Amino acid sequence: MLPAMTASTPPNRTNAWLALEQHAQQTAKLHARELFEQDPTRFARMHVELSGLLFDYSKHGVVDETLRLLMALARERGVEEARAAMFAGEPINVTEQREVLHTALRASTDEGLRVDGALVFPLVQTELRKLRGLSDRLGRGELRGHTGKPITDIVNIGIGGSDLGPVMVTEALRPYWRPGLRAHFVSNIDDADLSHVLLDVQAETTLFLVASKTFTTDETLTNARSAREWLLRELGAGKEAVAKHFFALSTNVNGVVDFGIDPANMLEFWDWVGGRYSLWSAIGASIALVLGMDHFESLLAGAADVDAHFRAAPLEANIPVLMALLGVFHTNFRGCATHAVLPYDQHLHRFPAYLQQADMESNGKHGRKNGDEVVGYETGPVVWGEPGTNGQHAFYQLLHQGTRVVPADFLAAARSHYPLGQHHDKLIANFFAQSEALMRGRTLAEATAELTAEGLSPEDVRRLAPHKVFSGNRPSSTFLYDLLDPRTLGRLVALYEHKIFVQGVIWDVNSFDQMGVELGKQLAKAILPKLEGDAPVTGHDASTTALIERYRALRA
Ligand code: G6Q
Repeated sequence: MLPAMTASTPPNRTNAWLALEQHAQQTAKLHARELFEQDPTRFARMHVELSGLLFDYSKHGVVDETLRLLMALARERGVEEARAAMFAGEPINVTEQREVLHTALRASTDEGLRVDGALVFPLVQTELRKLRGLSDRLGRGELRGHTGKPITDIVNIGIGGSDLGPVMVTEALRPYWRPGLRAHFVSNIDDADLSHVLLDVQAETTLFLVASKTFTTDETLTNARSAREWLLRELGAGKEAVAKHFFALSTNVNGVVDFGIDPANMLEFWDWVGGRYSLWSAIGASIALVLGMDHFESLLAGAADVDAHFRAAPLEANIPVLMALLGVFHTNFRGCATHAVLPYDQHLHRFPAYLQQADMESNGKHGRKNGDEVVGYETGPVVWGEPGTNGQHAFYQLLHQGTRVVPADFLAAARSHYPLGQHHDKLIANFFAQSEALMRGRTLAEATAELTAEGLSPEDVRRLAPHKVFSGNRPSSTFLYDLLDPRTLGRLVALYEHKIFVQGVIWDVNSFDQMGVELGKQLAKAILPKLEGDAPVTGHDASTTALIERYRALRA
């Protein structure tokens, strides 16, 4: 078992936490700009490289002692033991009594892991072979619809973890799409979502992937049923056409069969893969089909690179551990409530949304693992973001001069897939400039000097200079890599997965359940039948009752 993880000492009563509280107070006035001025080796000491990916954390305004105490906190909280337990397949998802083995989906060697007696590695390899078979057939134009035409459009129907990973990855890797193939994603139960996709595809050449771990999710099954009705109507065909146009990605064979999909058209995965950690499993089939299996395997290999790094690197040089601990420092000792993810990479436009789920569903929790106590400290921050440079013309004002400090991650590739004039250099100039500006800020003296140099009158200089002051000292990490290829993307995603894991260990929450999403689902079930008819609405507060009644009146 895991002594530190189950230890009853609350995280905020450990020696390291208490020391960090004191240290945070003592260092509250330190400014990153001065730290850079005092120490020319700062960058050299505060970055880590992993297979060409550079992680620079020198702009965080922390000092060696901060890092030493954070490492002590990680050790006191048992991060190393927890990491070993996860990779060993212990049931660390304590509420659901499940193993957490998304890392096994990308392992290249058989470590003899077993779950319920079954060897994990051969299971994974069998499904990967099936996926390769399907993907290769598609690539050769052998995957044909009911009327014999080759498939050209893949529609993934899934939501949450069964949507966000595949959509983020396929968008990120658009330059690698197989020619002549298109990918579409339907997640929302709002009929607009499916309808727009159906307007854009031909039934004869469309393959639907129904992606659902449980195969009970209302949104996904409702969309899948409507898609099936549409398909049969468009083709003027009977149920036999379903086999040529529907595949299921699931852990639930019975659910798949009940829905009417032949198990031969099912790619399977397992309970020990969490929904938001499932893009590496059968849930990633849309990725493998649209990019080809070789690229999907590169994505897995990238994640495996990071798994090896996370397992072996000392905590002090371990990128996910550093990401996690810096986040803990800002959340718990500097009062930061949010965390921005700012890719200077249009292909990563869904990355912040993907991380929002990965992080907030994992660590947005108030209960300690033992279930008996509510944490007495902040846990997961609000994660948000948009690609640069767009964000610069929108919300960066608050990042630079707002009253809240928002720690940020900046991500960019050194090379573009579509070199076009000076675009990429301009993008990267902005990328470097923003984190530099956030860190340095601008003093009143600098603002005054700049305005004076511009030739403004002394009166205008006095009036405007205070508005041009930026406090600076706003922390950010920079991720710089060569090119956003499948392997690099795999590495990036796995870095964040392990960061989230480490933070969950520090905060003593179970990062692998999501019980907070259940109440809303239950209430929706109770409300649905009340939306029709005119029986008095009972059992709700006055606001909800009035809203239901107004809806009935409007739709009538
Ligand atoms: C992820 C969550 C959740 C889940 C969706 C879809 O970790 O569990 O987002 O992925 O609710 O669930 P199904 O895949 O079972 O349809």
